[in-house]
Amino acid sequence: MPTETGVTASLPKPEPRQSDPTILAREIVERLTYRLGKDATAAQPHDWLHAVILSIRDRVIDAWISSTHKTYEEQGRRVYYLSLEFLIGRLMRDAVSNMELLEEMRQALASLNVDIDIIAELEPDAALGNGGLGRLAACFMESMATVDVPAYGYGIRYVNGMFRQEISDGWQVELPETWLTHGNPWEFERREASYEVGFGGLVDPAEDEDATPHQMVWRPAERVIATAFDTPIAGWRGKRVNTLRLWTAQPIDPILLDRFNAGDHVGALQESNRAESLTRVLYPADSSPAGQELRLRQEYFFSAASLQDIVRRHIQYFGDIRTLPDKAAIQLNDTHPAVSVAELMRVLLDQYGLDFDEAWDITRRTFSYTNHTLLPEALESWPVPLFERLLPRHMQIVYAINSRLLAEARRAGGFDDAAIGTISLIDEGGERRLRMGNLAFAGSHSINGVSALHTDLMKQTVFADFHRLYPTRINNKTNGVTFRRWLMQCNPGLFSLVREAIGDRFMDDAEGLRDLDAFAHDSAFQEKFLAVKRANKAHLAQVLRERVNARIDPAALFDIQIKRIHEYKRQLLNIVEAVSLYDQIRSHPERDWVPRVKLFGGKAASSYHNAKLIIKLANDVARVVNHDPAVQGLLKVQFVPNYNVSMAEIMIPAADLSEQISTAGMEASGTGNMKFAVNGALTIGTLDGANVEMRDHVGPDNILIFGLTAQEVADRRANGYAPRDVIEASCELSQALSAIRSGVFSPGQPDRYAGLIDGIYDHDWFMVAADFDSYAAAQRQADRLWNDKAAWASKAIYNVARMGWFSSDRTIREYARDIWKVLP
Ligand code: T68
Repeated sequence: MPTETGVTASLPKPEPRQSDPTILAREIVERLTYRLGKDATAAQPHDWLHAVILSIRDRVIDAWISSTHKTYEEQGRRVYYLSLEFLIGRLMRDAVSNMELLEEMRQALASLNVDIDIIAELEPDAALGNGGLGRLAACFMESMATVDVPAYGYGIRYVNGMFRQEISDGWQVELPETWLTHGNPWEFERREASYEVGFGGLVDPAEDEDATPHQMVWRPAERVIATAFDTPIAGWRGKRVNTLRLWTAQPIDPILLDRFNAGDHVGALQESNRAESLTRVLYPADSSPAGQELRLRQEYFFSAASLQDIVRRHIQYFGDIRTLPDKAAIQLNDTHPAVSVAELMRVLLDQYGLDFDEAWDITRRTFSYTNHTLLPEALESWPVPLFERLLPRHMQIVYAINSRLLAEARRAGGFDDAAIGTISLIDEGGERRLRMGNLAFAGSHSINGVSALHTDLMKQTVFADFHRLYPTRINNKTNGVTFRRWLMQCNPGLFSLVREAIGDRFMDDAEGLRDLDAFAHDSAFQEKFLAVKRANKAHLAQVLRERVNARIDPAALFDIQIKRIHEYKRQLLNIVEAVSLYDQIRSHPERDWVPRVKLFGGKAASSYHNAKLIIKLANDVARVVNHDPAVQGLLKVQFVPNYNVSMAEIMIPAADLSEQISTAGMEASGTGNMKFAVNGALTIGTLDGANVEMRDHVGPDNILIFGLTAQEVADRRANGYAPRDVIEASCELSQALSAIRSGVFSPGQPDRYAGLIDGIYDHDWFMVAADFDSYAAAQRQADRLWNDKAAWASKAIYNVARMGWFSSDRTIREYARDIWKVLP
């Protein structure tokens, strides 16, 4: 980030730049010439993109420097958002739009014969995340800058982010994504911000005379250098610009010359390769812990580098480590950075010589933790021997924390051995494992869930005993999304229509969208609204035509499910319903069917067998359905390959129906659900995650809710659920399942889906059968509604009008007020 010492405050400030298109055009050509060394007549589209980014970046830097000065002068608390994932997507349009230069930039480029939309397409997605968790971190970065919270994001600069998905013969194929091929004009390498991070080795007692009994010296066997790359993140109207600091690993000795000279050319680079492999790839698993040593190394590497940076900055400004909690709020995005709790303790005990209780008090007042999942298989834990080998000093500290924690629980009373066992940082059942969720909980003053339902379930399930011990720590912060990206930029048609109707207030306060309520039954407005939707659908149809040679009719109902592929998200329920619908259309061609296009998109974790099979099934069903003349024009199924942020920006504005159909109790919040609704899609969904609060906001008449509640799911599971009986009682369901089971969609390998379907008959953990009839009924209700254009439009408009609360600005204000105590 720009200089932080404040010494430049007395230097002349740069002249505010003009936003005139001719001046912008001049700036772009200047960057092209002098920074890229290209002549305008010979410049390629990529060069123009680069030059545009450099010009907008220069303007962002002016605001960046003044934000840094402001933070310095205020001497207030700063927020540090630690996340192993930031799923940013493209940045150019975001920055240009937040600097309020979109129209001027379009004109400036047009005057140079360059089409802004064409070069915008060339920017690669920064896909440094898997899904919801990583995208939430990106929305939060933008909202923290918007609501003027002085914040730093800390993460890893993966060379290969989320893999690129290709579909070959219906199967997912994973290919490396190389987003850095053309360089990254947004980032600044900060050689001066480099820190050593150690692994392994030995621990000895400190030998100084004044050492405390807890003070140790860790002598790591292996060390790497963490170097920072900074990206400026501009808030809305360029008010504040914060820093996203991503770490890259480098060897201490890039080449071992003695080895090289001895002829061992490969060995000479060994250290270098080993260091660089640390930050090479993002683990592409969104809901099961990776479990490998490299992942733990990544977690410790970025935690240790970030904490050194935070502590260095604190000491530089304030001089006294004891005031850290007054000046720094560190948010742990899930348990991935939870080792930070032990690392800060190590710094306080071994480097600053604090006594244990004081160090623990400082640590707990500094950290807070966000939980994003209750799935037991997704809760991170590390085998004790692995953790101890990699981080021997941290293991000692964890044991010391644990003995105090368990003593506290025993003193509190009311905790039997079983309860003590669930609170313990060490899972003693079988192979001993360190539970990262428990470490994060114990080391934080605030633990939050991401929707009201999820937070309640957290209190009742995973953290029930912790909640009894510390009843004030768990709180809820329902997720939100940034409306700059997810309405204003991705849906310019709807954005201008809304502005025309209600003015500009909603641009600074999303709850102002509520004024649209008055237009929900205005037929002239409805018509314009439907015309915008229709244009967005035509655009998506054209993109799909170009990319996958699909022909879809923009007049049909666009029914979209896009998200990571997972059994709990129940893409399978959607596919089975499509098969059943296909069956019914063929049996009753005389009925008045609503033409429907069912679109699917999402990636499966490379090792998740059933998820990959579900992708194949979607493609198999699509092949059969789309080639059957009996349903031509009535049903189309399409799997959209390589779903990513940029594809979401095209698909969401084009959706009529948003599929949010997880088994109740399993989706912590969802954020795609919010993006669809604010873009005027109706939700078909279960009472899960944030869907519950969406129903409360948009009103029960404007959302299609079906299926079991979380409580009913838990009761059914507890009281012996018999899916086979349920299936046999539903004619549609048994027909659809047997069609898939018997190979109707996989004639070349008839038993391809036997295991998948037998799973539904035998246990059906995700309650596909239990919810099927109610889901199918909700789909037919959607059909009936679709036939009443005015009714559909009014409901869609109510969705746009009433989603303002789901802006991530609101979420961030709540974090700022309740957890970080940094209310601007
Ligand atoms: C998601 N979690 C939740 N995890 O599933 C979703 N996990 O309900 C919620 O809206 C969102 O978080 C934001 O709160 C994830 O996306 C991961 O991506 C993940 C990554 C690595 C390991 C485990």
